[in-house]
Amino acid sequence: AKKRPWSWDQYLDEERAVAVPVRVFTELQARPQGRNGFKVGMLLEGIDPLHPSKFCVLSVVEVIGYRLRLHFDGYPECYDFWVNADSPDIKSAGWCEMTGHKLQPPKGYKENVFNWAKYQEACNTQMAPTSLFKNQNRTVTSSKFQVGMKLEAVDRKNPFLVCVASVADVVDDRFLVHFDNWDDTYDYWCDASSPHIHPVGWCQDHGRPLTAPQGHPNPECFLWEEYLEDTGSLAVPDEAFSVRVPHRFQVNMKLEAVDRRNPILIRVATIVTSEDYGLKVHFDGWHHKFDFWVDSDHSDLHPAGWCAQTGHPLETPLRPADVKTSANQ
Ligand code: MLY
Repeated sequence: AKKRPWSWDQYLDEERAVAVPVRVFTELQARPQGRNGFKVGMLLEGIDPLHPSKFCVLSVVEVIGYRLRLHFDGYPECYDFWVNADSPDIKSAGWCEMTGHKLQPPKGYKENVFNWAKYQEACNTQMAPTSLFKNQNRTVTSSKFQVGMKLEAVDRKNPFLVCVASVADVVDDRFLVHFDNWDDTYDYWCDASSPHIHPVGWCQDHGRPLTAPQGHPNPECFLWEEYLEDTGSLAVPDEAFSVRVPHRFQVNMKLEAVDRRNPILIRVATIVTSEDYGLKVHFDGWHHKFDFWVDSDHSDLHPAGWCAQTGHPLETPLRPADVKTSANQ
């Protein structure tokens, strides 16, 4: 007998489960804005996920549904990464120059010699047209977060630490959080509504330890007043912070989520634990060791039906017979 194609409705019925309602997702998670117009070979600029302070020359090497795989020109494929077509992390060629950002050229090119027009010609390919960058050139009210201002921020790689941090860059309504005297691998982009950032003095007010800048002569007795004076910097004003309301995802609700280990894949998934701003996600039919924590607004989470709507394959849950082997993979 021919197998019927997998369907969300039938699966939810069988599992007596519900899908996360679309309204619970952010705009970017829920609704693709138009079609994915990117084509393989197109050149662009974008943030290096491993070094969020760096904008690099990238090319599109794969397009699936509303997603694209980006490659660092001249570098090994192992650094490739996937983004949605409406990601704020990608910009059109020339954006860095226009906005006064340093552009990391392709491997083998010197920064001051790299020239987009010549490079495009040499590659015999096209730059991705500006019209494809949905989030570029939006008019945004200027941010109260300004480069150089100080704040207290959660180190997302060591989430029990709240640390002395600075605004290192500002683009539209987002800014780059940098930890003082650390390298940029801990940096992250967020906006004023992030639950991970706090004004100067927050730790003291909340009886929490504050991690001083690396190499601070007296980290146990870090004093903001002194530090601001010594570094000649200002604190981000209190009123700049406007933390968002907690999410409304609920445990046992189902969704579609990008596979962390193999990000070309999107799988059927379930919320297994929920905190104010974070979620633990489980891939249906897979071992719990693959469960992972993620911010509720992460762009790798989508409502049931997103794959079908955007023309992306969906990895359906393993059948019970497959589960034995999945634990060993
Ligand atoms: N010792 C740990 C923690 C580093 C914390 C860095 N933060 C404060 C930016 C490590 O080296 O990984």
